[in-house]
Amino acid sequence: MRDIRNIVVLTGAGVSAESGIDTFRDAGGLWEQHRVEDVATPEAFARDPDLVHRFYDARRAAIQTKAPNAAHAALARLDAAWPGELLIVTQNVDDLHERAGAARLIHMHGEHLNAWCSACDQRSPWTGPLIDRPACPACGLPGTLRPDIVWFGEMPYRMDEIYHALARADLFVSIGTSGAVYPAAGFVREARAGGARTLELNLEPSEGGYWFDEARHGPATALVPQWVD
Ligand code: BJW
Repeated sequence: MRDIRNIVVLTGAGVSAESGIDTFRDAGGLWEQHRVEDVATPEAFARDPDLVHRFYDARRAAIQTKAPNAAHAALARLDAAWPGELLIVTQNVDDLHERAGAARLIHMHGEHLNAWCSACDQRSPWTGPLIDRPACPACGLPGTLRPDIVWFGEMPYRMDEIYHALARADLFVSIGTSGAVYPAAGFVREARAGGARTLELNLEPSEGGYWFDEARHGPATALVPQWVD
């Protein structure tokens, strides 16, 4: 790590798996017999908002019963101690990184514990259900709130900041993600193009595993503390 100053860490569902949160593709990608790709879209929400609200209300309730694990804790230690630039970009919509203490963090696919108003464009902290069409705390209109989640076909958040950090990175580390969903799956190539070394920490080789300079395979709660400490 001697020549390394700027680090970008990308995390996916595998980081939260050992906290008891199901990953997407390991669970067969199914929920109530629907493919996740058919629920997590703006078209699905327009077609059947109750179905989409039920899906997210259940998951919003579930994550509040989970706790960060040793991988989240190790990344928070790295964030606190690393003197150079560091950015943790998570695809996860749970709040386990921040509950572990990470601060330099971007939720590129949104957050379960936010609701977004399609009328006034404000985001509000949200822990309860949305299916009963509550009023937006910001503008007061009923039935305008949706989960603050980036669905397929929508633009992930804060991409300019992410690409800027990738271009400056000396080290890019991808943890617990299958590499199946873009644009995150392309970050390793962006980082390489900018001259970064690249490391994958995952239970198994990911779809784009061959793009990494080095790969270590095993559970995140073992691999991440090993790498950080
Ligand atoms: C462990 C472990 C342990 C398990 N320890 N590891 C055709 C080609 C290319 C692209 C497209 C295409 N058609 C459409 C697209 C674009 C589309 C896309 O990528 N689709 C693919 C399915 C092909 N992408 C989009 O639409 C995105 N927007 C977009 O592209 O806008 C245009 C744009 C262009 C250019 C620049 C910028 C923008 C939006 C994507 C939104 C993704 N949203 C979801 C759903 C959120 C809702 C919800 O939570 O309900 O986000 S999809 C789902 O997948 C979720 C995740 O964040 C994301 C990634 O999944 P992740 O985290 O990798 O989980 P898994 O389950 O796949 O993998 C877990 C891994 O962990 C596995 O490898 C395990 O082995 C491992 N593991 N236990 C360590 N203990």
